[in-house]
Amino acid sequence: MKVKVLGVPSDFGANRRGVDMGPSAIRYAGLIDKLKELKIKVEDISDINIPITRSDISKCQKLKCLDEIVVSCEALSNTVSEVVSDGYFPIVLGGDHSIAIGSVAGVSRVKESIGLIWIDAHGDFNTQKTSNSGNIHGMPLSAIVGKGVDELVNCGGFSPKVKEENTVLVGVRDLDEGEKRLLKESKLTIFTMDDIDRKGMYQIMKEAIRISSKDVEGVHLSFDIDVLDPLEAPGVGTPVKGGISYREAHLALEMLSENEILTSLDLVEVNPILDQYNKTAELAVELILSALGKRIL
Ligand code: 5AB
Ligand code: MN
Ligand code: MN
Ligand code: MN
Repeated sequence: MKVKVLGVPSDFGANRRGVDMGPSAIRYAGLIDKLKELKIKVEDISDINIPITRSDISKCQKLKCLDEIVVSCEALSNTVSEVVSDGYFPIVLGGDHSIAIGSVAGVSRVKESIGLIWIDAHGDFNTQKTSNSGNIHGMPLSAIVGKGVDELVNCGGFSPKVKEENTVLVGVRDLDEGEKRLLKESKLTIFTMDDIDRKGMYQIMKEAIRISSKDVEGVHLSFDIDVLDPLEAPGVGTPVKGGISYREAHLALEMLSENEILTSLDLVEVNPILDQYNKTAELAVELILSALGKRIL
């Protein structure tokens, strides 16, 4: 396997500043060297160029920093599609979760069709109509399947980027009212924390893998570190108690690598300003290694 790592230092979509430093924190936690220890060919192609200034959010309460996010996602989509066309597996380091619109667009443009596994405490399925916060990191999943404002939906020049039937949400425990309604009307498969409690992560991931990979060329993983319990991952802007455990997270990612379905992944929402030392970034590194094939024995 040949891997390219790229960072997206964006916090335009988030509620708290600082998540733009996520890529540095994850690199500092040793991602590149540890991938090399796994005998993976890896190249760090640095960070995507994104706007440095922020527009006045008091003027766009419904879709905060929309223009900056569109510019960032277009740039990311172009880079990711080059990386995938050249036969590399992209590891995209966030940044806030709005960037997944760009990475999924980039992969989906090159591949015939892809599935999507979205592991997150949140649904990220708001649109400008249902969001109470106006923060776009709560909207990328709806945009990816074709719902919401044109600027986000048509990022990369096409929509939808993934079919709802091949999209699986895992680990959710905090949804807004309108978002809940949209999710219920959709064809997404949703595994909440309650499902994980009852069936266990092993069974849930078996189903997630089957559904996401049915009749597609590969599967993109979008992993929001806030899916973990905040005791494990304190460095996040939107913590929600009752999250998945350290071992459940590893199990999920080990199963994805074992099934060899992944084409690409994002690891997002690590916020070093809110972290305890660099604990959450170190966790991010360990989880990426499991997704790329690291095993205990
Ligand atoms: B994340 C919330 N639903 O829309 C909203 O971290 C939170 O990418 C979104 O999952 C959390 O603002 C977005 C309240
Ligand atoms: Mn998210
Ligand atoms: Mn989240
Ligand atoms: Mn978050």
